[in-house]
Order: sequence, then C-alpha cells, then structure tokens
Amino acid sequence: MIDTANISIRAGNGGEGCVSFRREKYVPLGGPDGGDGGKGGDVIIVASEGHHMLTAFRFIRRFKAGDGGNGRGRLKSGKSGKDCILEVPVGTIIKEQDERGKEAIVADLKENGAKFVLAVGGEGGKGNKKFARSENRTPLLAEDGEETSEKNLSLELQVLADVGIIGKPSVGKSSILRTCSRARPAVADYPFTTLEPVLGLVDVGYKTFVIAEIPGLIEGAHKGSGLGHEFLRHAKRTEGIVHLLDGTSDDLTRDYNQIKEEMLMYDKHLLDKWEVIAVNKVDMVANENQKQEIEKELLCLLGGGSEEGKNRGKIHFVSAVSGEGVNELMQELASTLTETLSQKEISAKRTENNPPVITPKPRMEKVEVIRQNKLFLVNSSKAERIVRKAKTEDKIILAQVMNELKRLGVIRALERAGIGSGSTVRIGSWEMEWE
Ligand SMILES: Nc1nc2c(ncn2[C@@H]2O[C@H](COP(=O)(O)OP(=O)(O)O)[C@@H](O)[C@H]2O)c(=O)[nH]1
Ligand SMILES: [Mg+2]
Repeated sequence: MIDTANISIRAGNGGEGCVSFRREKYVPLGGPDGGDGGKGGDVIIVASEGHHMLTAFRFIRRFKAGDGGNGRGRLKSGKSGKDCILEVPVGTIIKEQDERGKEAIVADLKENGAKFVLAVGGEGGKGNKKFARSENRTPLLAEDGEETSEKNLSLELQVLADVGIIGKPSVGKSSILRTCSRARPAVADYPFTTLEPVLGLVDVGYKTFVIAEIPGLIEGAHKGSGLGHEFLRHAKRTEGIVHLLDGTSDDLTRDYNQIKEEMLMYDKHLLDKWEVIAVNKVDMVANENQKQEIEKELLCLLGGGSEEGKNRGKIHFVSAVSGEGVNELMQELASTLTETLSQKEISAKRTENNPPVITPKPRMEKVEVIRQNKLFLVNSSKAERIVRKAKTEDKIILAQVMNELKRLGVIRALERAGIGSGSTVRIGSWEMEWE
C-alpha cells in the first residue's frame, strides 16, 4: 500500500539591506551604517517515528517558511525568518518535478530523525555599509533580499502495518480485518494462506492506524518460502500484535503456545512487541461459564497477565460475524499504540544520535547575457538585487550601481555580447539606455 501526498513549499525571502548613515552631534553625515537583511527561513523535512501515514498532508498542502527581516540603521541586521519544519513518517520518499516535468527523487528519509533541507531560505541583502569602497565612502545603495520560488513536491510512503494480526489458520484473521476496516482479504472455511499482505486502515475517531493480517507464520513462511519476506517486513515494523485465537478450539493453550513457538522461529524480536489477546467466534461459544473458563485458562497461561508488561493482561472476546467486541478491541489497540508511540517519540528525541542532515548544493551565481537585437537581458540574481531598490534616476546612485555591476562582471559580459550606444539593458524589471 502506497500513501502519497502532493505539497507545495516555499522558503522565506531574504530581508532587504538598509541604506543609512550615522547621525552624530556636529557630524552632518556620518559613515554608512545600514545593516543587512535577515536570511529567509528554510523548509526542512524530518523523518519521525511518531508518524505512520501522510494523512496530515491531505488537509494542509502549502507550506512557507518565514521571511527575513529588513536591515536597519546602526548596523542592525534583520531577523532570520522562521524555518518551516515538516514531520513525515520514516521511509518517506520526496520527489520533485524538474523544469521538463520529469520526476526525480530529492530525498529518501530512511532513519528516524533524518533531515533534509527541501528549500533554502533567501539570502539577506547587504546593507549600504558593505558597499563602502575606497573610492566611494557614501554608498547610496543596498541589496534587496533574495527571492525564493515555490516548489511542487510529491511525498510517497510505503505504508507498513502498525498492528499485525497473527494466529493459526482459520481462526478468523481475514474476517476480523474485513470487520474492522475496508480491506477485503479472502475468507475461506478451510486453511487458506493469504498470499499478499492485506492492510486495513482502522479509524477509531481520534486516531487511525494500519492493521495487517500476518498469516505465513504457522504456514511455514519462516522456512524461507517466497512468501515469508514481505510478511516479515511488515511483522518487523509493527508496534504490536493481536494474537487471535478460535474460541471453538478444544485446546487454546496448545494453540497459543504453537504460535509463540512459530514467532520465535520466525523472528525472536516479535516476542518483544506488545500483544493483545483476542478470542474470536464468540458467537459460537455456548455460554458465560465457558467464556469464564477460557479467560481463566488464558490468564493462567500469561502468568496472570504480568509477563513483563508486554501483554495487556486482558482477554477480548470478539466475533467477526456479529461484530461483537470488535470496536472495543480496536479502541484498545489505538490507545496502546498512542502510548507506545509517544514513549518512542520521547526516547527518539532524547537519543537522536547525529541522524543525517542533507543540504542541497548552493546555487551557482553566474552572469548570463541574452541579446535580442538592441535589447540585452542580464540574467544574474545578484545584479537584480542591486538594481531592484536603487533609485537610479539619481545620477550619483546610477554611477554607484554601474560600479557594482562592473564588480559583478555584468559590464564585461554586456560588452562581450556586443552592446553599443542605442541599446537597452534589462535586469529583472529594471531598464536603462546604454550610452
Ligand atoms: N461463527 C464464526 N465464524 C467465523 C468468525 N470469524 C471467522 N469465521 C469463519 O472462520 C473461517 C476462517 O476464517 P478466515 O477469516 O479465513 O480465517 P484466517 O485463516 O485466520 O484468515 C471462515 O469460514 C469464516 O467464515 C466468527 O467470528 N464467527
Ligand atoms: Mg486469512
């Protein structure tokens, strides 16, 4: 079962650099003291064991990190924008469409706590202090912040079960799965092996979780027949287990122990998971007395239900046919899951031992000039950020801008492209006649 979600994200814009001069008594115009703009916030995705599905992304699909604050006088830098952090289940794959519409994997979060910076916040603009040059001590320009753009991403998750139903053939595993979810596994009145893991999504109101039938156990999957692997993967990842028994069986102790034995052979770690015992086909159990006897037998088997706290110490009587007890069983599973997951989350937060943090490569800043007859289009985000806020009607400011464009290599690139008088230069939305 693959869970998917499409989202769009945007990192924060960088803040504007500031044009300002020191004001002191008796000094009419002090040196430049315009601070830099703050960096925009990043959009970061984090894998967390506390999440099991991508359901949350069905309700909110757009995410934006905070913008950087503008720089101010007295060399005050703008505040950094707040990062936007998205938590996803471990195993989530993130894909992005490139300009040609081709999908590529940008990150594959395999470990708890693994982080990936999906979008880097815009750089803050430099304040005018940074534009002071030996030949120009009164810089009248500052850089605008870097603008970010929106990215469309798709998230994909191979959903693994939170709870596995195990039990001998024909105890009613498939039937219970049908009763508690919309899953439609085959049900048969003869021992029958479900060949593919069937997952059901259970909704108890305040929580949803994934439940799967894990047959295979007793049916010899541990011996390495092709079937075993998929199930083992699910079984390994489940948080807990419903051990299902058939109330009409003549020896529940034997049935129970047989399954435990199989679990040990299959993967001994399965025995470390919590277990809820449910006795199915209660519609066929004759009377209360018989129920009480079954309960006594099983509790005795569990040593009074204290088995290091792994067992919940309660026997559920259910019927897949009449539906009796199924809701209560699901409620118990949901609350047990909530407990164990919040504990896990807490310990994961404590033990986050350097999970990988992957940061995309920084953008290359290169100047490109495209010529269209007498129009010369300059492609350079640095140059754009300088001209965007500059009041170039002012001759002095224009001269300073030209000086900065020269330092960035824009003038040389224009000359190489063959610029001459009568041409127009366009940088972003800013235009000027070349003389
Ligand atoms: N009377 C009764 N029969 C049931 C119940 N649950 C399952 N069965 C029957 O038991 C047989 C085996 O059920 P199935 O779900 O395929 O068992 P699985 O092998 O554990 O998946 C089928 O004939 C079901 O109709 C139940 O609660 N009551
Ligand atoms: Mg079955």
